[in-house]
Order: sequence, then structure tokens, then C-alpha cells
Amino acid sequence: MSPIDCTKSIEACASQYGDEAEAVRRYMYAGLEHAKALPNRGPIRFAPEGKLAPEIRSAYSEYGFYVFEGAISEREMADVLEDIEELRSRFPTHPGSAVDAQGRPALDADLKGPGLLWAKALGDPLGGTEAAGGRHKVRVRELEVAKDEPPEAPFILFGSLQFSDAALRLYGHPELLRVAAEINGQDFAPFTDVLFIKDPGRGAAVAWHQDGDTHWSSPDLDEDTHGFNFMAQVYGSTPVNGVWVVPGSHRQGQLDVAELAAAAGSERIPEAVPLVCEPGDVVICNRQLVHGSFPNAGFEPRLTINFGFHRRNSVLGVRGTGVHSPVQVYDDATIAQRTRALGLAIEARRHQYPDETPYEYQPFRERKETFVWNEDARDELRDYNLLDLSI
Ligand SMILES: O=C(O)CCC(=O)C(=O)O
Repeated sequence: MSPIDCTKSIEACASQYGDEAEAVRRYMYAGLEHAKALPNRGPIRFAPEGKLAPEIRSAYSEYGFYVFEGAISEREMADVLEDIEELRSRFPTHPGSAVDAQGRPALDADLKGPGLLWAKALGDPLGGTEAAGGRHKVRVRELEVAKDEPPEAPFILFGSLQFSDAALRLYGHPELLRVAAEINGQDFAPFTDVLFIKDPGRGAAVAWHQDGDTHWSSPDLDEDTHGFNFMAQVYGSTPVNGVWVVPGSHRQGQLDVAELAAAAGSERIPEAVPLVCEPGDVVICNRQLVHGSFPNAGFEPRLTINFGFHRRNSVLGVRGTGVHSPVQVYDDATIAQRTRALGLAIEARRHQYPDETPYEYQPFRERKETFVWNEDARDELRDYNLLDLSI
């Protein structure tokens, strides 16, 4: 497979920025070169004694992200692509609609929790708003959509494991789960799972921000306190449609993103690099990194299957902030209940890939907790994300 050539998209995207076009062009090409030169990409590798290869661990620690190239096999990618197409056929026809294009109930009809979030096409729905505790302090420039494009575009699908069997099976990926255990401990806890949808010519921006709300002023804060997201790339990711991150910012505590933009004199933070991926790559991305994405004014789609994990002691006994789920204190029982999705994922994956050694999650082993994957299990997943561990 030849790497994605995004030059036409960079040119088309830059041309939308008027007198900033040349600056955008230069920023995107420089970011692309810088990203490719960083020593934080390659296949998932484990050392002979089974631990994550030390150079991967240290590169993740230094930069706050690592691109696991080809982490999703061709076989699994075929499953993912087919599933995503089917999933999209169940999207509501437009914001507020309860039916899909075939008149069936839309995939998120009658949920208690959030489903599909739409955004103004090529807009910035979050920058400068109070959403998610006001973490997206600076608006990024909104771009003009073509006249024949709909005014709103699908943006984020919350609680994705209940809608997509392929996303559920990916959640049980044994090597990714081994990485999760290395970073967050064998008793790691779940976070949230969403799809970020950035259709070409439509996908909205996610203004610069750091994730995480609860522990910034803790004396014990360290680089891994607020966990990480795996960002699995279905169609790849480029400077035009992808997430940009400021390498190393996850180690600097809570930063003032407005100040960073003011110092840059524009929304283009000079130290940032794009997550450059081919289809099937999975990025581990520290939630404390300064990160964001621009409106996708290029020609390539991006769809990220996002799923995160925490250290247990970052969530146990902690009062959530309500960003991803209703406010509550996360006790052992709540964490165990939310973690059932992981047990179902591992079991669903075992059905699909019987020749693979399933991941063995330590708390299930200790509790002798077992799972069955069937239609009742699918029902159990409905609204599972109301228990997201939102810190
Ligand atoms: O995928 C994107 O564009 C934004 C992702 C993001 O902000 C996040 O995962 O926190």
C-alpha cells in the first residue's frame, strides 16, 4: 500500500485561508516533515520478557504519543471498513432526526446517553465555549463549505462500542491491551470510547486543548495521571484532517492554551506536529498533551476509533466532572460495572478470531468473572457509557 499523498489536500486546504494561505501551507508541510522525523513510530514490539520494548516506552514518555504502525491487521481492517459502512447507514438523516435514510430507527434513537453529535460543517463547535469545562479556550478559523454540501456534518459518535461490533472487537485487541497494562498497570480502568468523524469538505475542528479535569493540582500529578486514548485510524490521518499535538506538553502540567496561541500570533502553534498515519495504524496519545484538529478542508476522510484507559488510582474514589457521563464518585463497584464492556469485547473478539490468544485482564482473573457474547450481552452494552470514568 502506498502512503497517503496529501499534497493536493494541503494545497486545497491552504487556499481557503485567504491571506494566511502561505502560512498554512508552510505549517502543514513543516509539520508533516517534523512528524515523520520523530523516533516514535513503528510496530508494537515487546521485549523478550514480555514487557513493552523499552524504546517504545521511553519515546511515549518523551513525546506523549507513539504511532503503532499496522497494529490492525489486514483481516481486521476489512472487518472494520465493512462495519463502519454499515454503521453509517444507521446514522440519523439529519440532526434531530430519529430515523436513518431507510426509515429505520436511527442507531441512537431512544438512548438515555449521548449518541451522534453533529457540528456545523467545517466549523469549530467547541473553541471559546463552556463545553467540557471550557477547556477549548481559543476558537480556530471556520472554513467555508461548498454550496452543495449539507450545513451540518456528523462529528462525534459517543458510546461507540454499543453500535459497532468491529469497534468492540478492536477494544479487545490483545497487544493494545498489553500496552494499556504497561502504561496504566495490570488493573487499568476504562475511560470512554467514541468515533471522531472528519469527512472531507465537512469535518469540524476540535480546538486546541488538554484533556483531563480532576488532578491538575494534585501533588502526585505526573505525565500519566489523566490516562491516554488509543486512536485507531480507519482511513489514515494527515496534517489536513488529523489531530495535531505539542510533543512533550503532557509533562508540563496544565498549560494556558490561549497564551500558546497568543505567543504564536495565530492558531498555528509552532511546536505542534500532526499525527501522520496510514489506515490500520493506532496512536497511543496521552490525554495531557496539548492537541486539536483543524476543519477537514481536504479530500481524504478521517475516522478515528478512539478508546481510552486510566490508571485505577486515578479514578478510584474520584468524583467525575460530568464531561462524559453524569457526575458521580467512582467506587470499586462502578469501575467493575463499567469494565464489563472490556470483558464482552474480549469475548466478542475470541469468537471472531479463535486462533488468537485472548488478553487476560488481571481483575477478571482475580474475581473469576466470566463473560458470554450473545444478544443479551449486546443489550447489556446499551447506554454503557453512562458509567464512563470521566476525569
Ligand atoms: O480526533 C480529533 O479531532 C480530536 C480528538 C481529541 O480531541 C481527543 O481525543 O481528545
